[in-house]
Formats: sequence, structure tokens, C-alpha cells
Amino acid sequence: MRAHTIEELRAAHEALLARPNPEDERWYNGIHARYANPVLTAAHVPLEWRYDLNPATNPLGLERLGINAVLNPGAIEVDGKILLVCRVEGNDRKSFFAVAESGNGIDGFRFWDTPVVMPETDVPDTNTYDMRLVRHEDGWIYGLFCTERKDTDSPSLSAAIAQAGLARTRDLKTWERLPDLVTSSPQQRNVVLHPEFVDGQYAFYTRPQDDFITAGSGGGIGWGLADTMDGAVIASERVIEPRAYHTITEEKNGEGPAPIRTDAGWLHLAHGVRNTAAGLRYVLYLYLTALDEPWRVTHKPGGYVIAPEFDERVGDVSNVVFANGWVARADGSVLVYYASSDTRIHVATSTVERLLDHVQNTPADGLRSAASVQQRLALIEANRGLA
Ligand code: M1P
Repeated sequence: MRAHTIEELRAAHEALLARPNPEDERWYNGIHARYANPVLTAAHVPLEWRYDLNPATNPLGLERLGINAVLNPGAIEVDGKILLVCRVEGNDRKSFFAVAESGNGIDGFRFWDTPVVMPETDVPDTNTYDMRLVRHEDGWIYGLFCTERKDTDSPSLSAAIAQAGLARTRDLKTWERLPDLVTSSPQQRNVVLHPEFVDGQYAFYTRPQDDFITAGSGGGIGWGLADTMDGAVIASERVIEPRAYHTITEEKNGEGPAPIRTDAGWLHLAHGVRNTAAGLRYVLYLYLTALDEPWRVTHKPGGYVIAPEFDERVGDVSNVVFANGWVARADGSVLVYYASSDTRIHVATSTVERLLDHVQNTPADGLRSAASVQQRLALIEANRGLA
């Protein structure tokens, strides 16, 4: 094998980063557009993070610290730029956070010079991932993420405990780590901070779960209040968006990014999980809650809004789409960042108007085949005589 020169590596990397990302013409549903290429992959990660570029110490041009995947980013708009705090997973299975920036949010994403240095608490994290970014009305940008640690009480080598790690920043460069969220659930993942105070308190969407993988008695997306972020404790947690038998959420669900405030209510993006012979299948769905009572669901369309399509279906954990970041822009457009099969990041674009139309005008899940047929018959009847 011929050693590639630094110039060859740089040319290939620059070509990838400069690649335009046109709309994917294979896709149409009127709700959102898809794009031809992922916006970020393992190959986008800077060469300096992976290679020893010194020919004296790396004459054979070997990659020293490989990257396995780039996925599940938190997203935020800062000074007109789109910033993604990505989950970057090394070949060693450990994930860390890194910021990538783009002018238009569709292509041209480049990582900042170095990954995020996230301080640890007194109990070091084994793995950290899936940050939800929230610009809170208290003035801070918060990052809520999953912190995974070994379950030392279990004899099983694989037993782990997931909890919600909390951190805050002004600039995404310097992070202040806060104590992990305390709830009465044995485990938590997919915890999201509501952007506004509710009754003068910090409000959280939670996902109580009995076990690291299975939700168990954790009945769905929860809701709870805490009076501070510096030692946040949710004394009382209740399920507001439950799982349901024979729906897209039967196995699990979880809040995606923080909801978007619209005139019609809080617009939520979440993931739903069902089990299949081929393993768990993750899809994305939307729901709406009342502006003055963000815990009260007012509209929930049946079915998903984004499911794995085309090449998205295959990867490290196949048949998965997962989203914990979106950006609502001043012009009404919405950029949804989703990862496919736990491997790479895509963008889907839409508008608040289209997403609300979907949420408010798609019938709810009828929970029975016969009810689904009635929904189709009503649609066919309404279309009768139309061209
Ligand atoms: O592998 C799919 C996803 O699984 C987990 O999500 P959840 O807790 O809802 O099952 C997370 O580990 C997520 O990172 C991952 O994408």
C-alpha cells in the first residue's frame, strides 16, 4: 500500500467539505425536503484529530485515532450561523462533543479547531452523548446530555446507568458543568430543558426508564419542574406523552430538541421506537402542546414524519433516525438535524407553517385497523370528483 501524502489527504478532505448539497429529488411529501448528502460524517472530522501528520513520526501515513461516527447533534443559530454540537464517536466507542459550523445549515459544515472539553463531576462519565441545546430565558445556553456510567452494583459487565448531565455556556467554547439532574427514576435519557420558566421554575421533559436500554415501567415522555439548575431536583415527574400499544412508540419514545414556540402552541419533535424481528426501529414524530400549559398535548398526528429512507437505513445501528437538534429561523423556515442509523447527520428543511399543518390536520392514530380504513375512506370521499 502506498502512503498517501498530507497534500493528498488534505485535497480529498477539502473536496468533501466543499461538496454542495442539493435537494434530494427522489423525495417528496410536502412536509419536509431531504438533501442528497449527509451534512456531516466521520470523514468530515479534521485530519489533525485523526492523523499524526509528521512524516518523521508517522512515515507510513497511518490514521492513529479513527472516528467511527458523527451523529445526534444539538443545534443552535448564533449570529446567523448554524452551529451543531455533534456526538463524535471514536473507534474506541467513546463519544465526545464537537462543534461544527455552517453559514446556510445545508452544506459547508466545518468543525471548530478542537473538540469541546466538557468538565466532569466528582463521578467521572464513562460516555457522554446526545446534547440538547437550549437558549433559556435566564440568559444561559444549556447543554443537556446523557452521561453513562458502569452500574457497579450489577455483576453484569454491560450493566450501565444513564442519567442527565447538565452544563451551561455563553459561547459553546467554555462550559460549566452542573450537578447531574436528580429524579426518582433509576435511569434517565433524552432529558430536555423547556426554554421558558414555568411557574417561575425550570421545566424539563424527561424519559424515565428502569433499565439502560428498555424503558420498562417508564411510560413515555415525562414532565417535571426544578427550582434551580445548580443542583436540579425534580421532585414530582409525570408522563405527558405516553407510549401506546401497536403504535410507533410502543417500545419507547423520547423528546427530541427543545420545542419551538409557535402561535398555535409548542411544537415538539420526538422519536418513537417499535420492536421488529430485525431489532428496534426508530422514527421521528411531531406533537403540539398548549402555549400556557406546555405539558398538555393538544394535537398528535398518527404515525411518523421522518423515517429512515434510501441509504439512511443502514449503518452502525440500522433502521434508525434520531433527532435532538433543530433550528427555527426568523423567516419561518425550520432546519431539522437528524442522524441515520447512528452513523451520520442529515438535514431536512421545512417551515413552521408546513409542520403545523401536518400536526393539526393529520388524523390521530385510531389504534385499530378498522379506524385506519375509515380515515382512508374519508380522504377518498373528500377527493371524489377532484382532478
Ligand atoms: O440507537 C438508537 C438510539 O438509542 C438511544 O435512544 P433511546 O434512549 O431512546 O433508546 C440513544 O442511545 C441514542 O443515542 C441512539 O441514537
